[in-house]
Amino acid sequence: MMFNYDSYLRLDKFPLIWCSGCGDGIVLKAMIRAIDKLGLQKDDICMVSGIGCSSRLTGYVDFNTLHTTHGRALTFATGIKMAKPRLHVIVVTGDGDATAIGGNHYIHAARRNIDITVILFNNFIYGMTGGQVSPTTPKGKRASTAPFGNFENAFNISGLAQAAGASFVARATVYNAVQLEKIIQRAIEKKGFSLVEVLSPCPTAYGRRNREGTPVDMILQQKERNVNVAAVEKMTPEELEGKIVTGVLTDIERPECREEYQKLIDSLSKEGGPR
Ligand SMILES: Cc1ncc(C[n+]2csc(CCOP(=O)(O)OP(=O)(O)O)c2C)c(N)n1
Ligand code: SF4
Repeated sequence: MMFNYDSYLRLDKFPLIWCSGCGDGIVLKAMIRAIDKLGLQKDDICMVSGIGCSSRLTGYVDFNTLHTTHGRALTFATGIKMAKPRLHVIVVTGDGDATAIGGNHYIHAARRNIDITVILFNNFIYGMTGGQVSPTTPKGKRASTAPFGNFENAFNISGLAQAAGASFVARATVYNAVQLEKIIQRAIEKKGFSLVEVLSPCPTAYGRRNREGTPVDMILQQKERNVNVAAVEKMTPEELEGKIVTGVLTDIERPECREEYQKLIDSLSKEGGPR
């Protein structure tokens, strides 16, 4: 039977702003299926986004949602989690939103290991504003602000979250939507900061300028370049060149921020308050 997405959507907000061929719709659907499989009530979820094509998602889903300011989704999300720890707080964000203007919040949310799930749509570009370079634009690729090719090094944003202390870090592509759905499910279940970096093609602002072909070509390129993390150990750096490593990269136990805060509150209450 076909999955019915309608009960999770604000259909009165349709049509979507996304271009035809944009990867973001595949992520939206995988995310809804993951939430449905987990059996979560809509009111148990608070979804927070910044600004960007990907961040527009919060307008279309029928959860508690906040569409905030560019780069600040994680600050709003942190406040929500601290005040309402029972909520599953899910941040939907772009590579520009999370790792350029919001880069500082990104590393500190991971460092705190606060129980927030981040679904980061990496399309290697600022999509909404016409294709400026972002911190993930690969070296040599063209952007509206790099018409002769980007000369800067790109961030490995999964690696950044791992290094900063996230409990759970995974990478997926829209090509493998089944893997993506399973990873989102695990990320939501995981206590602590969990990142799902999903490569979501932007055929309009990135693909055209870089002659990547049709949206289907861009998705097939993900298939060709895909290597599961389980296979990485047996591969040489040369063999890994240009590949996209997908799967769960980190899944560890670390003290979670809101729980540590609660312990402090409880201990101070027992002692009769701060002295
Ligand atoms: C403070 C502020 N600076 C800049 C902008 C303009 N702006 C809107 S979206 C965006 C970039 C979006 O890129 P990304 O987060 O990667 O999302 P995408 O659109 O690619 O999904 C920028 C720079 C803004 N809205 N607010
Ligand atoms: S500009 Fe790119 S990221 Fe934005 S909706 Fe169009 S294809 Fe998607």
